Amino acid sequence: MHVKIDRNLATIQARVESHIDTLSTFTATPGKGTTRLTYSHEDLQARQYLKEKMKEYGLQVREDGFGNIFGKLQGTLKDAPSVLIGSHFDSVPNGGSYDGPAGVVAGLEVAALFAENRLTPKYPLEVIALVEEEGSRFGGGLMGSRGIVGLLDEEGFNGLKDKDGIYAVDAMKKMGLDPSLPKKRDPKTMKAYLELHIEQGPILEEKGIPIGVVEAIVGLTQLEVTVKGQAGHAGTTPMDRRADALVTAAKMIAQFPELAGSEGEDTVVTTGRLNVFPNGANVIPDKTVFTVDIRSGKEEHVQNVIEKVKELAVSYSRNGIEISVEQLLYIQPKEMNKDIVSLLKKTTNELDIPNCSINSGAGHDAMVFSDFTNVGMLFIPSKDGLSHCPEEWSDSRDVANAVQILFEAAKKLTEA
Ligand code: HGY
Ligand code: MN
Ligand code: MN
Ligand code: MN
Repeated sequence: MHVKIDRNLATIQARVESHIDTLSTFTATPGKGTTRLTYSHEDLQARQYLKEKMKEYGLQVREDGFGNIFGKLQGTLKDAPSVLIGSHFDSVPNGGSYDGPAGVVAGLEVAALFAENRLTPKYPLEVIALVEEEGSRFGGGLMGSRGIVGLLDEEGFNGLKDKDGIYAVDAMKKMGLDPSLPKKRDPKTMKAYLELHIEQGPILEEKGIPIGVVEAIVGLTQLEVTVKGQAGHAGTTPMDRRADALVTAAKMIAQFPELAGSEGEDTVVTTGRLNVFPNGANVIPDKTVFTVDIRSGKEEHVQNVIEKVKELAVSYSRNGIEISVEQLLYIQPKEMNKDIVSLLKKTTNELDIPNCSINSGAGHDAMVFSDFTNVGMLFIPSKDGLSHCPEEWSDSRDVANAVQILFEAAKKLTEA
């Protein structure tokens, strides 16, 4: 049954708002932002909602062996590759309502416009909702998209577990997902991948421009550093007889801002997660595990920072301290597909929507797909440039603008 959708902007905007508001209620931290970890109860709620909407919009719904969701509008060409539109639907802890869902909702609403206009494309259209892009539960990130293109193989996936030691495979089964479903997808089944995402920075808002056409995405690396020392009594252990894993971690982390600064102004280094063991107020920590998130537009800067972190680890591994560095994720800077970039620019101009080119300081699933199919991204402004926090907000009107652009672009790419 096709839902009658009025194509005017206000109607699309109202439906976008309703999707985003509903999805934002699927959080483990109500009142303190969106916390929707992969394969959690909140994931299941969002998943059910998205699958329901996909069916309502006339799409054939399936999930793969990672729990990625696909809603397909068949084309007239047999076995033709699909044009995929979507993003991820997991979140960071206490994040916002738009990082990820804005792109999934845009894909849904493009499909709704195909339904309303009774368009049967030559090439299939697929709305996609990806899992574990943030890596908040299983570390690394971009898991769903890396799985689809085979960068995360079966063995790698089966080894993933969260900080409580729960394996991803077991968490999937517990919520009724089937990890034995097909995983890797042949790149020949993908004609293009389009993603709307919030900018997560201040540029578009400062310029007063509602649409950014993304040209490139920074390289993204995540390291996990483990510092091992010796637990001891906080009261009886003299200061010069300690192998304190937290003090050592703090000394390393305190040097990262300067380290980043020495690698050019667009190189950023962040420690967002630090776990202390045994985490007792009167116990000298014998282990700390912390992340190092490194980004730069230039590959060699990322490499230099990795090398310097490893050198720091070596220099502090003494007097009972042992430090190891593991690389959780490594994606080089990526350019968007030039033809898709010009299609998005041309389409946006034809719709008289002001736009500019922009590069992304955040990582996105689009960067994973960019080596396997033709990829393009649109950005919309983030209020005060904020993201990855409860204050994250974008205007549903901007999302509706992007829906119209993606709809026109998808019509061309699917030859509807
Ligand atoms: O961290 C990022 O850049 C993205 O939000 N996962
Ligand atoms: Mn995101
Ligand atoms: Mn994010
Ligand atoms: Mn992303």
